[in-house]
Amino acid sequence: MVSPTRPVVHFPQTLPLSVLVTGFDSFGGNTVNASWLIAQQLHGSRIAGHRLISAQLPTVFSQSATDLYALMREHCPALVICLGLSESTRSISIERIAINVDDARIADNAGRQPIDEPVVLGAPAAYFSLLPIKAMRAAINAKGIPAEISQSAGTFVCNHVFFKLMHLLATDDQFKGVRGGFMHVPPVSETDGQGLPLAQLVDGVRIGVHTALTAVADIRTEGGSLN
Ligand code: PCA
Repeated sequence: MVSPTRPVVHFPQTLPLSVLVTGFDSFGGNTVNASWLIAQQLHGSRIAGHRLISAQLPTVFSQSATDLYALMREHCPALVICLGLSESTRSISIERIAINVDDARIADNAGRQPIDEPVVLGAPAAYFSLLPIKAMRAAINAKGIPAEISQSAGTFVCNHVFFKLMHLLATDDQFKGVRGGFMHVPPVSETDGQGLPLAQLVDGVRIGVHTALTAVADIRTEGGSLN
């Protein structure tokens, strides 16, 4: 007698929607990089039905973007927010624009110091962030956490990664409709009295991610920064 075979039921394999948040390792005189502390704390959490995946990028021109591209292809996130430390900012600085220039004041962690080089030869001079930057600023400020719009991410590794991210989103059909951008964060006050408490920065970035996922459109009711 042939035993009846159990019917095979196929469940559709729906991958959970994900958000990729990156931070950098230490560089220059910064032994603690707040961007990585924040990213680490967000890893595995859920925001607006999305699972957060955190990863560290090296503070190295070229390799940082190579790693980011590999992460993008692995996780196919619906949203990507790269974080970096700015020693001079005292608020969460939501970057508006990435420019096509590498011009390093100090060497990166691999000893490279490009001067006046394009990030991507032949690419546009700049890309705008695809994040709802003013809605994010408003939502973060509404919780009493300092946030601002920044008009320049500099010309070091952070701007390099930001530009390469925006270039990928603009040119690769695999990432059509994916939102992405960059935020600089201040040092944490636990290690630098001038900064903000880590818990507050984590909350601020969490609110920023939530707004980036849920805002239908950016708001245009508030002016830009004073600088
Ligand atoms: N900040 C640097 C690079 C790594 C980081 O966290 C920057 O602003 O370019």
